[in-house]
Amino acid sequence: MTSSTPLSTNAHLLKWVEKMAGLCRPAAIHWVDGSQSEYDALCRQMVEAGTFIRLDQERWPGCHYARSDASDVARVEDRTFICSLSKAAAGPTNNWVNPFDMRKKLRGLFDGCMAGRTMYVLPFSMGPIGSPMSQIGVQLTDSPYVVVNMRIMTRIGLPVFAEIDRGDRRVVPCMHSVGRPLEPGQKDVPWPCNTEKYIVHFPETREIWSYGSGYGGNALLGKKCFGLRIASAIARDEGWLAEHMLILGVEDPHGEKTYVAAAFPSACGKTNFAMMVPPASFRDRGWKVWTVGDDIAWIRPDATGRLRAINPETGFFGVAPGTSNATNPNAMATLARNTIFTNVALTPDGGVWWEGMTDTPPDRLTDWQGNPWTPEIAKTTGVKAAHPNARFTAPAAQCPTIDPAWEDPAGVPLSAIVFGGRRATTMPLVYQAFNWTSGVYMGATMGSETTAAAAGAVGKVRRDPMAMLPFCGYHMGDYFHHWIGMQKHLSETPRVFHVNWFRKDENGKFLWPGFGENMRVLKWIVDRVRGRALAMETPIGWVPRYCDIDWTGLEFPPEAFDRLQQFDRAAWRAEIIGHEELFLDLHDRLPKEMIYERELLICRM
Ligand code: SAT
Ligand code: MN
Repeated sequence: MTSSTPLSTNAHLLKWVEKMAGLCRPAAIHWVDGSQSEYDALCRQMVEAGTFIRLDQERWPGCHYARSDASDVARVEDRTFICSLSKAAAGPTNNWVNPFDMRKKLRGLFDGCMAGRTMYVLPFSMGPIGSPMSQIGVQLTDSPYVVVNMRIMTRIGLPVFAEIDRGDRRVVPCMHSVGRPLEPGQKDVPWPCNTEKYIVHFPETREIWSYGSGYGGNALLGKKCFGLRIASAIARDEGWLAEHMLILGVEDPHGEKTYVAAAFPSACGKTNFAMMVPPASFRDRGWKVWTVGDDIAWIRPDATGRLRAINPETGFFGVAPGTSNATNPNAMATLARNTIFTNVALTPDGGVWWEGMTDTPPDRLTDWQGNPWTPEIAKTTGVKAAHPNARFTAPAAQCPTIDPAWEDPAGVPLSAIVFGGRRATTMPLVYQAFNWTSGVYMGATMGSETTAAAAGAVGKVRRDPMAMLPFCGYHMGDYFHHWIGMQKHLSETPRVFHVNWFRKDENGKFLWPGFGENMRVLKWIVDRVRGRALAMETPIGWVPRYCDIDWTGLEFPPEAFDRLQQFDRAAWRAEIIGHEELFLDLHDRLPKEMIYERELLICRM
């Protein structure tokens, strides 16, 4: 086994790397320094191996394209495990296996799993290096694709080794293998992976073991595995919150900024919302939306009891289909260079395309599985040019609306929390919770139609508390307790809202234009926070009247707004029964506040 020079002097780290190399038996070890030249070399190597295609550098400077194996295209929730010491600690919404059995299983899977490959020692910091709100991990991986993606998504390399060498920071060990060892002389495939997949978390010992997948949240372990599942368990112990939320700042005409965090399930428009372009009629008056993050927020009370939030990532792993200059020009500007595209379609002249990018597809596309694609072919085969969960990995710093404070080690002050899902019925465009506890109830009972971000059926309403159902590293009932308990540490609670951009009429047509027009809702939210907007009380919470929303520059008749906001008693009956189904599962650890809130809601109805 050959090795590059170790870039750390930390004895624990050196010993662990040696031990894991002994288990996985790679052909070589590469300590990742995080430099541009290293990144370029890895990209070149992947082009040679057929994993990457270098896009036309005139139009797509610094950009690469990858096509995954057709069996490795999304997170695998049924193969994701929380292996806490007791099953009860993981709760009924997580898959659990006894940690002793799981370790035995993993030792077998990882035994020799990196044969013929290079093991990369990849140090990363979630959050600005050195910030008290940050956390450090080291991922050992046999995937160069993971290394280059992680370089965009997190802070990696020498400065992180330096932080580890100071010796006072706990490091989360993250093991990752695509699970495809190579015999001597055996030719590799462009996207190595294994049909058997395990995405495993040990919350007590703070460890991650991922096997068999090279895609997204399964393999970029800083993201969902560390940033949410392990971080949520750390946050519970330490009194903060690790949430599946975007963070944005709204600048008003006075130049005052109000920061808002919003939780939506995967592929429900978090990236679009975080990079929203307000309508011209708002921009002209000085309204502007700034982007801090699009997926994860780590939130902590400061010394004065005010919540502050950081985005622990440095990149966007965004859903490509549907992204266009019309829907999200800021994302399009962000991904115009230095971006990795996975599972979109390829144009004959070395560009990329996906459904929704333009109205008419370019001629002679190659689809995400490498086959010729035209709209005519698609009519018979039903195959999309880009996989619905095709992604771009793009540097956050390239976003035209990136907030000047996005890397502030102290985070940004948080004034509002928004929950939302994809709901064709029942849920109004916007309403505000009465107080913190009813806000926690609102988040806890959130529902959404499932999307292509996870393997499985698409379009079924499932309860997805705080959009954390697949990402909470412990019992959901305890998680609700933790949320309610946060109030004790706060001098000022953020206001809590629920939005739904996806309500449809009886013909299946969206009632709300969405995108930039969401600014009208956001303005009401900001004005509520700042004590500038009125609202009307309803059984479910405070709602804006037609006259409370700023309609400048949009023809939107009051009747249409009424339909959008309509409170349908029968639908809410069914909704509350849906809450109850989740609560039944969690009953042994459900906070009494949740029962009281439900009772109050029923009484008000
Ligand atoms: O694949 S990821 O988990 O990173 C994306 C998502 O589901 O939000
Ligand atoms: Mn997400």
